Amino acid sequence: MNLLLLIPFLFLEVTYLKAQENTQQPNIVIVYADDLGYNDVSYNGYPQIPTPNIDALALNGVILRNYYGEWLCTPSRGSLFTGKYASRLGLHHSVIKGGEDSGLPLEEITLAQRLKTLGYDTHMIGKWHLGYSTKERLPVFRGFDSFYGYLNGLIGYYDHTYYQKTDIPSKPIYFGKDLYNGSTPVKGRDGEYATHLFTEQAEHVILNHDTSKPLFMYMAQLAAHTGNFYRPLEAPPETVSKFKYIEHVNRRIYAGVLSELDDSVGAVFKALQKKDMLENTVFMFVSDNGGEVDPELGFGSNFPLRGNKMTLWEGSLHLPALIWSPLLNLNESRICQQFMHVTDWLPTLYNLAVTLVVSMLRVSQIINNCYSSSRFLNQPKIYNSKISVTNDQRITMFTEFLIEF
Ligand SMILES: *[C@@H]1O[C@H](CO)[C@@H](O)[C@H](O)[C@H]1NC(C)=O
Ligand SMILES: *[C@@H]1O[C@H](CO)[C@@H](O)[C@H](O)[C@H]1NC(C)=O
Ligand SMILES: [Ca+2]
Repeated sequence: MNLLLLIPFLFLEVTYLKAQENTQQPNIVIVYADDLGYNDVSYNGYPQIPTPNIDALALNGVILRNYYGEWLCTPSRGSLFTGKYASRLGLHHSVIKGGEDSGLPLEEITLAQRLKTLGYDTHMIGKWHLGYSTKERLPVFRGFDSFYGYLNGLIGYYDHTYYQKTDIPSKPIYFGKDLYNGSTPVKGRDGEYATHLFTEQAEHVILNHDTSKPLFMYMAQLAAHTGNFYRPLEAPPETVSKFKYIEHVNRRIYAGVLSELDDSVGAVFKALQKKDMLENTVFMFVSDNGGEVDPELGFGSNFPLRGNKMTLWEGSLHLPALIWSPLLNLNESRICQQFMHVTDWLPTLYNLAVTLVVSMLRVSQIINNCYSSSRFLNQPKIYNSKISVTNDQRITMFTEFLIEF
């Protein structure tokens, strides 16, 4: 080997390490909502079900106005974790059903694995839905230090069971408890509201975090997905009773589900604050696919977008998403109009995590061009518009989004 060529490389290596010493990688927190429609967050204009915590993050962060996910849970999560289109993972056609021997291909390196390699502590809470037929498919073998949640597409909000009809004559119904700590079933928590359980676990993860290391926390909520068909939507009665003004009982319960989700976002935020981690945190709130608006099954809203989840219409794919971080150093609210797809998170967050200079520079890049896939580089740059911060103004601004139930 040529020694002369080697020297510059060694020199670069030393500078690299020095730079790294001065760098604090940001904590990365993703709250991934399930089946949350475009109009299910009140910052998008519809005030019937207020989501004040989510709105506060949106109004003090960057609203990703043209964010697209996938049509269903499994493909959306596959893309989130790999940065690849679901069709390249064999996960595009549907969701993984109970007991199915499939999942995110084991040769894929997940976002959690990548962040782990970069020194992150990685924790997952809530819904996996990327396969569990062998232990290697479980979250704790796919890059997460800990996992507290469920493996199928849904659980009952209080009984934590998964129910599914099958076409296997010997086993027409696939039914059972689906709540795990790592790979161990959780016992003794029956009757506790799932959103509360997950919030408690998120607080536990944050408050016990060793802050000498950066944290990656992926919190995939059950809300606002339906539970088992025999009791699709459930929320604590005292929460539902806040929405007496909503006439339709199922829509009223749905309001309770959303309100609990919003409270959970607030609680996670407070835990980060209590642990003094906020200043160096990038917080994302994102939906996986559009709302369930079939009146038999769900009571979300994708208005003014057409279609239900599980379709290829905008209502299924065009989703609420936001980034909040003090590292953005924003002095006003931003709406990013640039297209962003769920596959863009992996390169964006990876980039954020490897940054050598103060990470703010890299985060600014997100808002300057909503980095990242090269196919978007020629798109128009971010459109910064100041959005009204008072509720009245906001509602006036978006009256065209109003819909009556
Ligand atoms: C999960 O298991 C770990 C390791 O056994 C234990 O330390 C932790 O307390 C458990 N968490 C919950 C919420 O049960
Ligand atoms: C925010 O900062 C930008 C760039 O420095 C400046 O042009 C703008 O006027 C500021 N806005 C407010 C509300 O202070
Ligand atoms: Ca979903």
